[in-house]
Amino acid sequence: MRPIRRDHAAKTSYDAIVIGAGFSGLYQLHSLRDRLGLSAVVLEAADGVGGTWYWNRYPGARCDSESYTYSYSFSPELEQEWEWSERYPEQPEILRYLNHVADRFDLRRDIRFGTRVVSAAYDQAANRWLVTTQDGAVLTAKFLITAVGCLSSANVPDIPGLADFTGTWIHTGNWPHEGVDFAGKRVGLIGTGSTGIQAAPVIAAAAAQLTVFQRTANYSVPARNAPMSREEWRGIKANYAEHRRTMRSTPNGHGFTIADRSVFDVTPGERAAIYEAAWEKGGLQFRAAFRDLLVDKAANDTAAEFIKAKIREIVKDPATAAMLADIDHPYAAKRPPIDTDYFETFNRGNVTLVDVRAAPIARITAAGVRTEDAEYPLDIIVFATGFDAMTGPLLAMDIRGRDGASLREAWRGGPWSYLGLGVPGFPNLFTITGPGSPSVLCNMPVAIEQHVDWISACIAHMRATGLETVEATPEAADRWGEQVNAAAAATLLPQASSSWYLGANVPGKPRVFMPYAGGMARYRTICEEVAAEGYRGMALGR
Ligand code: NA7
Repeated sequence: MRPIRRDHAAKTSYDAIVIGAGFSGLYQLHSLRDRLGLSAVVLEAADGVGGTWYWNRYPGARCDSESYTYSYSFSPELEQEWEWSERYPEQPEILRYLNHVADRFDLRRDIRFGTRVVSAAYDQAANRWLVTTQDGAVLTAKFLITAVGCLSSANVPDIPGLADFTGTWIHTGNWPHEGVDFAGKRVGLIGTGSTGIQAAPVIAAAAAQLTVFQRTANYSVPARNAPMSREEWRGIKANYAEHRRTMRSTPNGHGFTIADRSVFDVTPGERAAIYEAAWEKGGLQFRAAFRDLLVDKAANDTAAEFIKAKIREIVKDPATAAMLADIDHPYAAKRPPIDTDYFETFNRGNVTLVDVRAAPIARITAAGVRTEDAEYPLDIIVFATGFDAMTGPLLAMDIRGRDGASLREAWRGGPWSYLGLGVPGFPNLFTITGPGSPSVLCNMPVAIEQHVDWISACIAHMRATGLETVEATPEAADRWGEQVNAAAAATLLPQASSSWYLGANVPGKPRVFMPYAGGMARYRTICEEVAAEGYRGMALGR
C-alpha cells in the first residue's frame, strides 16, 4: 500500500500565516520559523518572491536608498557575502538579492506562490484566523501577519475610454515580465512621481516619441548613480556595524545624518554653496542639507528655489522649463524623487511635455489620449500613476475581526491603528509597516526589520507567558492617531495637498495623513517602551 503523502500543500493549520513574500514577509517567516520554532506559512499572490521588486519591472526601476543601506541587517553573514554593483540597486539586482535570501535561509518550502488571499476572518471561539485564498482553500492560524507592502495596490485612474484604446496600456506596478518593446513606438507616459521620473529617460531613449503628461510638476535631485568598486565594498563591510547604528539613529533610516544647522544660520552665499555641493553629491540626502527644510516654509523655499533654478538652467526650451518648474508644494512634502537625466530628457527632440493641469485629460480614445485642447496619437500608454498607498493592499482583502466586523468598515474614516502594528477589534493581527508607522517615510528595510523584530518579540512573550490574545485597545489607537496627526502637523508634509501620504491620489479615499512623521528613531523608542511596559495599549488575554 502506498503511504498517504502529507506534503506541504495538504497542511492547513499553522501557528502563523504571513501574507506576502517581499522584504517583510521573507524576514517574518525566517524569524517565526527559524528563531521561534513556530509553524508558519507565507501566502504570496505572485509566482516568486520580491513583492514590490517582483511587480515593478518598468524601465529605469531602481531603489532610491543607497544600496549598502537597502538590505537586511539581521544576518552578519548575509551582510558580508552580498555586494551591490551600483550606488542605487536596479530592480533585477534587488530581485536577485531577495531570491538569494529566500534560498540562503531555505524559505521557499514554506511559501505558497500563486496564492492570493481574498479574505481573513477571526474565529473568536477558536481564537484562530481563517484565511481564504482565491482558489477557495481555507487555512487557519493563531496569528495573522500582513506583509503586503505599502505601495502594492496599483492605481489606474478611471479615465473614460480606456477600453477603447487600440494600442497597449500598462501600469508600471504590473509590468510584463517579457518587457515592452518601445522601438519605433509613440509612447505616452502619465504621471511624474518617482516612477515616471525614473522611467521617462529610459523610455525616451528607446521609443520613437515620448509624450509626458504632467498634472503636478515635481522636484527631483540627481541620483548620481555610479558603479561601486571592490575597494568601496571593503570599506563598507568593515564598518557595517557603524553604518547600521547610523541608520537606526536617524529619522529616516538612511545612512546619512541631517545637518544640525538652520538655513538661516548661514549667509546666502554659504547656503548656495551648500546646496550646490548637495546637488553634486546627489540623492535623497539633499534634504539633509539643513535641519529645518521640512518644518519651516521659509527655509524650504530656499531649497525649492534652488531646484527650480536648476530646472530652468538644464531645460533649454523656456516654456517646457517653466512648466517643469511650476511646482505647487514645498520641496520633499511629497516623496522627493531622485533621477538620472530626468530634466535633461526634455532637451531631446523626441520628447514632449504636456500640461494636463491646464488642459486635463478628457478621455482615452481608440488612437491615444485626448486632453481638453488636443489629441495625442499613441501606440503605448504607460500609467506611472502610483498606488492606493498603505491602506489599499490591506483593504483589498476582506478582513474581519471580532463579531465579523470588517476592516473596511472600521477604516471608513481613515486608518485606525495602534503604532501601525495592531487594530482594535482584530486580535492577533499584526500589520507590518501598517498606516500609522514611519514606513514610507523611512528607508524601508529599516522600518521592516524593526516591525518584524517587535512582532516576533511580542509573539515570543505571549508564548513564554501563556497568553492567547493580543489586541490594540481603542483608547491606545485613538491616542496614537492623535500623535500621528501631531507629528505630521509639525512638518510641511500635509501641505502637499495631492500627495499619496494623504490618500489624495485616490478618489473617495479619506484625507488622512497616514505615515508617522515623528521619525524612525523616536518611533523605535516608543515601540520599545510599549513592549517594556508589558505591551502598554494592548489588551492581553489568556
Ligand atoms: P506617485 O508618486 O503617486 O505619482 C503618481 C503620478 O501620477 C503623479 O504625478 C500624479 O499626479 C499622476 N497621476 C495620477 N493620476 C493621474 C491622472 N488621472 N491624470 C494625470 N496624472 C495622474 O506614484 P509613483 O509610482 O511615482 O511613486 C510611488 C512611490 O513608489 C514613490 O513615492 C516611492 O516611494 C516609490 P498628481 O501629483 O496626483 O497630480
